[in-house]
Amino acid sequence: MTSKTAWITGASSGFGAAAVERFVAGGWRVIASGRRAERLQQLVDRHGADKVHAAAFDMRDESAMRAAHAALPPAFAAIDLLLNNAGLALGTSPAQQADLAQWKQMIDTNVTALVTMTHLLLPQLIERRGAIVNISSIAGSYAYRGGNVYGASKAFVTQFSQNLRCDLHGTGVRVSSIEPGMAETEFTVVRTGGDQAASDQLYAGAHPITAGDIADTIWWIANMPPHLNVNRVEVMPVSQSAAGLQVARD
Ligand code: NDP
Ligand code: 8X3
Repeated sequence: MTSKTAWITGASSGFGAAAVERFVAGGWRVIASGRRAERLQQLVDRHGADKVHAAAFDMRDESAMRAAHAALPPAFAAIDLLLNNAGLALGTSPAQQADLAQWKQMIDTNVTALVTMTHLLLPQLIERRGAIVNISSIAGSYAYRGGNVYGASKAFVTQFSQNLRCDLHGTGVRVSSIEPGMAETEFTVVRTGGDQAASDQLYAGAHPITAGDIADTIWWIANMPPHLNVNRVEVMPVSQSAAGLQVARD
Protein backbone atom coordinates (compact mmCIF):
# COMPACT_ATOMS: atom_id res chain seq x y z
CA MET A 1 0.00 0.00 0.00
CA THR A 2 1.26 3.44 -0.95
CA SER A 3 0.86 6.53 1.21
CA LYS A 4 0.37 8.96 -1.65
CA THR A 5 -2.17 11.76 -1.80
CA ALA A 6 -4.40 12.79 -4.72
CA TRP A 7 -6.48 15.96 -5.02
CA ILE A 8 -9.56 15.03 -7.04
CA THR A 9 -11.72 17.93 -8.19
CA GLY A 10 -15.35 17.24 -9.03
CA ALA A 11 -15.40 14.38 -6.52
CA SER A 12 -19.09 14.70 -5.68
CA SER A 13 -20.31 12.69 -8.69
CA GLY A 14 -19.42 10.91 -11.91
CA PHE A 15 -15.79 10.30 -12.82
CA GLY A 16 -14.49 12.13 -9.76
CA ALA A 17 -16.56 10.14 -7.26
CA ALA A 18 -15.55 6.88 -8.95
CA ALA A 19 -11.90 7.95 -8.88
CA VAL A 20 -12.15 8.59 -5.14
CA GLU A 21 -13.31 4.99 -4.66
CA ARG A 22 -10.50 3.66 -6.89
CA PHE A 23 -7.72 5.64 -5.25
CA VAL A 24 -8.87 4.97 -1.69
CA ALA A 25 -9.16 1.25 -2.49
CA GLY A 26 -5.60 1.46 -3.81
CA GLY A 27 -4.34 2.89 -0.55
CA TRP A 28 -4.11 6.59 -1.42
CA ARG A 29 -5.35 9.50 0.65
CA VAL A 30 -7.75 11.72 -1.28
CA ILE A 31 -8.69 15.36 -1.06
CA ALA A 32 -12.19 15.42 -2.50
CA SER A 33 -13.47 18.76 -3.74
CA GLY A 34 -16.72 20.00 -5.25
CA ARG A 35 -19.53 22.36 -4.33
CA ARG A 36 -21.93 19.81 -2.77
CA ALA A 37 -20.56 19.46 0.74
CA GLU A 38 -23.02 16.72 1.73
CA ARG A 39 -21.85 14.44 -1.10
CA LEU A 40 -18.23 14.96 -0.08
CA GLN A 41 -19.07 14.31 3.56
CA GLN A 42 -20.58 10.95 2.53
CA LEU A 43 -17.17 10.00 1.13
CA VAL A 44 -15.52 10.92 4.42
CA ASP A 45 -18.17 8.99 6.37
CA ARG A 46 -17.66 5.93 4.16
CA HIS A 47 -13.86 5.85 4.17
CA GLY A 48 -12.81 7.77 7.27
CA ALA A 49 -11.23 11.18 7.82
CA ASP A 50 -7.75 9.64 7.65
CA LYS A 51 -8.43 8.55 4.03
CA VAL A 52 -10.63 11.32 2.60
CA HIS A 53 -10.54 15.04 3.29
CA ALA A 54 -13.55 16.96 2.02
CA ALA A 55 -12.93 20.44 0.60
CA ALA A 56 -16.25 22.00 -0.40
CA PHE A 57 -15.94 25.13 -2.50
CA ASP A 58 -16.82 26.55 -5.89
CA MET A 59 -13.84 26.14 -8.23
CA ARG A 60 -14.63 29.51 -9.77
CA ASP A 61 -13.90 31.23 -6.46
CA GLU A 62 -10.13 31.60 -6.40
CA SER A 63 -9.95 32.80 -2.80
CA ALA A 64 -12.06 29.83 -1.67
CA MET A 65 -9.71 27.52 -3.58
CA ARG A 66 -6.66 29.08 -1.93
CA ALA A 67 -8.31 28.90 1.50
CA ALA A 68 -9.10 25.20 1.00
CA HIS A 69 -5.49 24.58 0.04
CA ALA A 70 -4.16 26.52 3.02
CA ALA A 71 -6.50 24.62 5.37
CA LEU A 72 -5.40 21.11 4.36
CA PRO A 73 -4.69 18.90 7.38
CA PRO A 74 -0.96 18.04 7.61
CA ALA A 75 -1.58 14.42 6.55
CA PHE A 76 -3.09 15.65 3.25
CA ALA A 77 -0.74 18.58 2.59
CA ALA A 78 1.83 16.79 0.38
CA ILE A 79 0.07 16.20 -2.93
CA ASP A 80 1.36 13.66 -5.44
CA LEU A 81 -1.38 13.79 -8.06
CA LEU A 82 -3.82 16.44 -9.19
CA LEU A 83 -6.89 15.13 -11.02
CA ASN A 84 -8.38 18.15 -12.79
CA ASN A 85 -11.81 16.65 -13.35
CA ALA A 86 -14.39 19.26 -12.25
CA GLY A 87 -16.20 20.59 -15.25
CA LEU A 88 -19.47 20.80 -17.09
CA ALA A 89 -21.33 21.41 -20.30
CA LEU A 90 -24.31 23.74 -20.27
CA GLY A 91 -26.75 23.75 -23.15
CA THR A 92 -26.88 22.12 -26.57
CA SER A 93 -28.10 25.10 -28.59
CA PRO A 94 -26.21 26.37 -31.62
CA ALA A 95 -24.00 29.37 -30.90
CA GLN A 96 -26.46 31.86 -32.32
CA GLN A 97 -29.06 30.79 -29.75
CA ALA A 98 -26.76 30.07 -26.82
CA ASP A 99 -26.88 31.72 -23.41
CA LEU A 100 -23.78 33.88 -22.84
CA ALA A 101 -23.93 33.29 -19.08
CA GLN A 102 -23.67 29.55 -19.71
CA TRP A 103 -20.70 30.06 -22.00
CA LYS A 104 -18.96 32.11 -19.31
CA GLN A 105 -19.69 29.50 -16.63
CA MET A 106 -18.12 26.77 -18.78
CA ILE A 107 -15.01 28.86 -19.43
CA ASP A 108 -14.74 29.89 -15.77
CA THR A 109 -15.00 26.25 -14.63
CA ASN A 110 -13.41 24.16 -17.37
CA VAL A 111 -10.61 26.58 -18.25
CA THR A 112 -9.97 29.32 -15.67
CA ALA A 113 -10.50 27.20 -12.56
CA LEU A 114 -8.47 24.33 -14.01
CA VAL A 115 -5.47 26.51 -14.76
CA THR A 116 -5.76 28.26 -11.39
CA MET A 117 -5.77 24.93 -9.57
CA THR A 118 -2.81 23.75 -11.62
CA HIS A 119 -0.85 26.93 -10.95
CA LEU A 120 -1.56 26.61 -7.23
CA LEU A 121 -0.28 23.04 -6.95
CA LEU A 122 2.58 23.11 -9.46
CA PRO A 123 5.36 24.02 -6.97
CA GLN A 124 4.68 21.03 -4.75
CA LEU A 125 4.00 18.70 -7.68
CA ILE A 126 7.45 19.62 -9.01
CA GLU A 127 9.00 19.15 -5.59
CA ARG A 128 7.43 15.68 -5.30
CA ARG A 129 7.85 14.67 -8.97
CA GLY A 130 4.10 14.23 -9.04
CA ALA A 131 1.46 13.95 -11.74
CA ILE A 132 -1.35 15.94 -13.31
CA VAL A 133 -4.25 14.15 -14.98
CA ASN A 134 -6.59 16.46 -16.87
CA ILE A 135 -10.05 15.34 -17.90
CA SER A 136 -10.63 16.71 -21.37
CA SER A 137 -13.12 15.27 -23.86
CA ILE A 138 -13.53 14.04 -27.40
CA ALA A 139 -15.56 17.26 -27.75
CA GLY A 140 -12.21 19.04 -27.87
CA SER A 141 -11.20 17.13 -31.01
CA TYR A 142 -14.45 16.44 -32.87
CA ALA A 143 -16.78 19.31 -33.71
CA TYR A 144 -20.52 18.74 -33.31
CA ARG A 145 -23.56 20.98 -33.40
CA GLY A 146 -24.14 22.58 -30.02
CA GLY A 147 -20.63 21.75 -28.85
CA ASN A 148 -19.44 25.33 -29.37
CA VAL A 149 -17.88 26.64 -26.13
CA TYR A 150 -17.89 23.29 -24.30
CA GLY A 151 -15.80 21.69 -27.05
CA ALA A 152 -13.54 24.72 -27.22
CA SER A 153 -12.97 24.61 -23.48
CA LYS A 154 -11.91 20.96 -23.78
CA ALA A 155 -9.62 21.71 -26.73
CA PHE A 156 -7.95 24.14 -24.34
CA VAL A 157 -7.56 21.39 -21.72
CA THR A 158 -6.01 19.00 -24.24
CA GLN A 159 -3.53 21.58 -25.54
CA PHE A 160 -2.76 22.95 -22.07
CA SER A 161 -1.84 19.40 -21.06
CA GLN A 162 0.60 19.04 -23.94
CA ASN A 163 2.10 22.49 -23.32
CA LEU A 164 2.48 21.73 -19.62
CA ARG A 165 4.51 18.69 -20.59
CA CYS A 166 6.92 20.90 -22.51
CA ASP A 167 7.31 23.36 -19.67
CA LEU A 168 7.74 20.60 -17.10
CA HIS A 169 10.39 18.85 -19.19
CA GLY A 170 13.11 17.54 -16.90
CA THR A 171 11.12 17.99 -13.69
CA GLY A 172 9.84 14.43 -13.59
CA VAL A 173 6.24 15.66 -13.35
CA ARG A 174 3.92 13.62 -15.55
CA VAL A 175 0.99 15.18 -17.39
CA SER A 176 -1.84 13.28 -19.06
CA SER A 177 -4.99 14.23 -20.90
CA ILE A 178 -7.92 11.80 -20.88
CA GLU A 179 -10.48 12.44 -23.60
CA PRO A 180 -13.63 10.40 -23.00
CA GLY A 181 -16.60 10.13 -25.30
CA MET A 182 -20.15 9.48 -24.22
CA ALA A 183 -20.23 8.55 -20.54
CA GLU A 184 -23.27 8.19 -18.31
CA THR A 185 -22.82 10.37 -15.23
CA GLU A 186 -24.74 13.45 -14.11
CA PHE A 187 -23.20 15.24 -17.11
CA THR A 188 -26.32 15.31 -19.32
CA VAL A 189 -28.67 16.06 -16.43
CA VAL A 190 -26.50 19.12 -15.74
CA ARG A 191 -26.20 20.01 -19.42
CA THR A 192 -29.98 19.96 -19.92
CA GLY A 193 -30.78 21.90 -16.76
CA GLY A 194 -32.04 18.86 -14.83
CA ASP A 195 -33.79 16.80 -17.52
CA GLN A 196 -33.30 13.23 -16.29
CA ALA A 197 -35.54 11.86 -19.07
CA ALA A 198 -33.36 13.47 -21.74
CA SER A 199 -30.30 11.96 -20.10
CA ASP A 200 -31.90 8.51 -19.91
CA GLN A 201 -32.92 8.75 -23.58
CA LEU A 202 -29.43 9.75 -24.71
CA TYR A 203 -27.78 6.76 -23.10
CA ALA A 204 -30.53 4.18 -23.70
CA GLY A 205 -29.21 1.19 -25.61
CA ALA A 206 -25.81 2.84 -26.23
CA HIS A 207 -23.82 1.04 -23.55
CA PRO A 208 -21.99 4.26 -22.71
CA ILE A 209 -18.71 4.57 -20.83
CA THR A 210 -19.23 4.28 -17.08
CA ALA A 211 -17.63 6.42 -14.38
CA GLY A 212 -15.81 3.29 -13.22
CA ASP A 213 -14.27 2.83 -16.69
CA ILE A 214 -12.69 6.27 -16.50
CA ALA A 215 -11.62 5.77 -12.87
CA ASP A 216 -9.81 2.63 -14.01
CA THR A 217 -8.11 4.60 -16.80
CA ILE A 218 -6.98 7.28 -14.34
CA TRP A 219 -5.73 4.61 -11.96
CA TRP A 220 -3.80 2.90 -14.78
CA ILE A 221 -2.12 6.20 -15.66
CA ALA A 222 -1.33 6.98 -12.02
CA ASN A 223 0.41 3.65 -11.60
CA MET A 224 2.59 3.71 -14.71
CA PRO A 225 6.27 3.04 -14.07
CA PRO A 226 7.93 6.40 -13.29
CA HIS A 227 9.78 6.53 -16.61
CA LEU A 228 6.55 6.49 -18.66
CA ASN A 229 4.15 9.34 -19.45
CA VAL A 230 0.76 8.71 -21.02
CA ASN A 231 0.28 11.87 -23.07
CA ARG A 232 -3.29 11.40 -24.28
CA VAL A 233 -5.96 8.73 -24.02
CA GLU A 234 -9.09 8.95 -26.16
CA VAL A 235 -11.84 6.55 -25.09
CA MET A 236 -15.24 5.98 -26.65
CA PRO A 237 -17.94 3.40 -26.16
CA VAL A 238 -17.99 0.91 -29.02
CA SER A 239 -21.40 2.32 -29.94
CA GLN A 240 -19.95 5.80 -30.68
CA SER A 241 -17.87 6.91 -33.67
CA ALA A 242 -17.23 10.08 -35.66
CA ALA A 243 -19.81 11.30 -38.17
CA GLY A 244 -19.06 13.09 -41.43
CA LEU A 245 -18.97 16.71 -42.48
CA GLN A 246 -22.11 18.56 -43.54
CA VAL A 247 -22.88 20.69 -46.61
CA ALA A 248 -25.48 23.46 -46.85
CA ARG A 249 -26.77 24.03 -50.43
CA ASP A 250 -28.62 26.94 -52.06
P1 NDP B 1 -20.76 15.05 -13.36
O1 NDP B 1 -21.74 16.14 -13.60
O2 NDP B 1 -21.24 13.77 -12.80
O3 NDP B 1 -19.57 15.59 -12.43
C1 NDP B 1 -19.07 16.91 -12.58
C2 NDP B 1 -18.30 17.27 -11.33
O4 NDP B 1 -17.76 18.59 -11.50
C3 NDP B 1 -19.18 17.29 -10.09
O5 NDP B 1 -18.50 16.66 -9.02
C4 NDP B 1 -19.36 18.77 -9.81
O6 NDP B 1 -19.47 18.98 -8.42
C5 NDP B 1 -18.04 19.34 -10.33
N1 NDP B 1 -18.16 20.77 -10.62
C6 NDP B 1 -18.86 21.35 -11.62
N2 NDP B 1 -18.80 22.69 -11.50
C7 NDP B 1 -18.06 22.95 -10.39
C8 NDP B 1 -17.65 24.13 -9.72
N3 NDP B 1 -17.97 25.36 -10.17
N4 NDP B 1 -16.90 24.03 -8.60
C9 NDP B 1 -16.54 22.81 -8.13
N5 NDP B 1 -16.89 21.65 -8.71
C10 NDP B 1 -17.65 21.73 -9.83
O7 NDP B 1 -20.05 14.82 -14.77
P2 NDP B 1 -18.79 13.92 -15.22
O8 NDP B 1 -18.28 13.09 -14.12
O9 NDP B 1 -19.17 13.29 -16.50
O10 NDP B 1 -17.76 15.09 -15.56
C11 NDP B 1 -16.44 15.13 -15.07
C12 NDP B 1 -15.55 15.71 -16.14
O11 NDP B 1 -15.58 14.85 -17.27
C13 NDP B 1 -16.00 17.07 -16.66
O12 NDP B 1 -14.86 17.88 -16.83
C14 NDP B 1 -16.64 16.75 -18.01
O13 NDP B 1 -16.58 17.82 -18.89
C15 NDP B 1 -15.79 15.60 -18.45
N6 NDP B 1 -16.31 14.70 -19.47
C16 NDP B 1 -17.52 14.09 -19.32
C17 NDP B 1 -17.98 13.21 -20.29
C18 NDP B 1 -19.32 12.57 -20.23
O14 NDP B 1 -19.85 12.18 -21.28
N7 NDP B 1 -19.90 12.40 -19.05
C19 NDP B 1 -17.15 12.88 -21.46
C20 NDP B 1 -15.91 13.61 -21.52
C21 NDP B 1 -15.51 14.44 -20.55
P3 NDP B 1 -20.55 19.94 -7.72
O15 NDP B 1 -21.76 19.99 -8.60
O16 NDP B 1 -20.78 19.31 -6.38
O17 NDP B 1 -19.83 21.25 -7.62
C1 8X3 C 1 -18.63 14.90 -23.13
C2 8X3 C 1 -18.58 14.06 -24.36
O1 8X3 C 1 -19.54 13.86 -26.69
O2 8X3 C 1 -21.05 14.54 -24.91
O3 8X3 C 1 -17.46 15.62 -23.00
O4 8X3 C 1 -19.41 16.10 -25.75
S1 8X3 C 1 -19.70 14.69 -25.49
